[in-house]
Amino acid sequence: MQQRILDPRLRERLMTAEQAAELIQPGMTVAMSGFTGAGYPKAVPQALAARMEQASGEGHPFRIKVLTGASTAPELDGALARVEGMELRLPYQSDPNVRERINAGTLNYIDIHLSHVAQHTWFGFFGDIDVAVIEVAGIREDGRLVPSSSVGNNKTWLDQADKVIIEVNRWQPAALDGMHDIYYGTALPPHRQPIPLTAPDDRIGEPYLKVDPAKIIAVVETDAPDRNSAFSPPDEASQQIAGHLLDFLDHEIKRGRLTDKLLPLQSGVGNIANAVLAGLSQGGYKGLAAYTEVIQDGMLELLKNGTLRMASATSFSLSPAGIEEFNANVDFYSKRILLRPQEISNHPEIIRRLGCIAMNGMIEADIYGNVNSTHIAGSRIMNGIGGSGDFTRNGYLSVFLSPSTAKGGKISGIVPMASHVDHTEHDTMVIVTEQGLADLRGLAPKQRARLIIERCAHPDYKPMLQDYFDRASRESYGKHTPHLLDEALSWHRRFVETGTMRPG
Ligand code: 0RQ
Repeated sequence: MQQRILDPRLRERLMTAEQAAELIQPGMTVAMSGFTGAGYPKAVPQALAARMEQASGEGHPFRIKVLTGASTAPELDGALARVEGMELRLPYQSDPNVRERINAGTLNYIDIHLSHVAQHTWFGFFGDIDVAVIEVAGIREDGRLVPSSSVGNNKTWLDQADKVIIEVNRWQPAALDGMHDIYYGTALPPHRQPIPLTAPDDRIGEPYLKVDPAKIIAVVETDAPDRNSAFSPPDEASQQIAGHLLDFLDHEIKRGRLTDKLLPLQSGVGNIANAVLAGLSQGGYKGLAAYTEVIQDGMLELLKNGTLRMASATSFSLSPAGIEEFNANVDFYSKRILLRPQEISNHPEIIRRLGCIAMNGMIEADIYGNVNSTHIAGSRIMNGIGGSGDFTRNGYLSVFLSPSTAKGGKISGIVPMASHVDHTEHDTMVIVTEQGLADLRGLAPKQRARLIIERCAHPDYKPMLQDYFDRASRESYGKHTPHLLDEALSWHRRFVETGTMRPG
């Protein structure tokens, strides 16, 4: 471990996670590393949770405000939520314990675009950051930090926090050294300059994170894996969804709107995204680029077989088999992967310039193309908007992919009116379900509704949607975006009351 902490000044600040956790006080705002289960601190949050449990057992509730890059893991979000240790959490989360508390109304959650987090911190919108807890892969002789498997908001946390606790995780591959590109050229308005990134593989920064060593109050050693789970092979619906999208991309190439190199791909995480990536590989595409948030196992395969020539992201979220593959072929992968701060991986200016193809999941879409990515029945949070808004609003193409029904057919993914809107009809270009694909570009609202119902709705719900649209077209107050106001959310009300959107 000594080889991972080369700065003698910081070696002197080595302590246990329990000692480091003592430095965090109730009410503090604590910014932590971590993005989609990669690069989050693994020891200090658990020691802190134990302290919180003890304090609340003695009648002194101990809660803090927690800011991260995106979702973390049971050792951080899970541990703090189980002891009711958070009064505020932002941004994206996906932990069942956190979700339960948010939906019970006992934990405040601010769900914001991932590209906004760093700049809102710089603007002072979240107040002062008292402590940053950051996982790194190593500390160099001069005190600069070798980032770990995610960069997220770490540059901002290290700059903005009053005090810093570092976790040095020996488990992280030493080969991560050199794969990061940390851009220090951002500024506050009106002093901003163009970000000089014109291709996904451009390097515009430096490989290491900088921090004032005087701010570091503790260094903790760990040897613990990221939350990495293996992927299940794509199911039938995912393969059908991927098939429709791949046919559409072929069609766009034939029409001359894309070349066979496509444009930089952004892909959400999960089963459908994996099926799409696998499909690209089978479809004979070569030399593509990814400008995205998360690199998962599927992308290593695409790099290896030449489908992708490179991938830029902010997080490296691999399964145990993926880590093994990476370590065995480090020279190959480290030349083809770049990890950047999330304010750059998700920057609207860059996404618009590069012309990304944004592909994300959704909870539901309405007949006009408004998309809900976050809320069940308009009120229960699932995860959060994550980076989907950054890419959807600014991409060359914005695509939403989802099965046409959820919960064994009890819920329709296409509804008369979205019960919560994360992506408006103005931003959604393509909707894909296993039933088919609706290309909404250049269409007015009623044209979009006809297409979405015809192509994307499940046969069990299609007649109901058609009936709603027909009656709304006759009876609506306005005929531009026809709606029946008393009925628009009745499908969701029926689901909440009876457990299904199907009429009794
Ligand atoms: O719940 O597991 O309890 O059955 O939602 O749904 O179909 O497995 O799809 O994993 O892609 O998740 C929108 C949540 C979709 C995700 C969302 C239930 C369904 C299941 C998951 P169960 P699926 P996915 C990159 C970009 C926002 C962030 C984003 C998401 C569970 O894609 O969080 O895009 N997106 N980030 O049963 C009730 C419905 C439902 C429903 C699905 N209509 N009603 N439940 N479910 N539709 C990553 C980052 O930004 C970090």
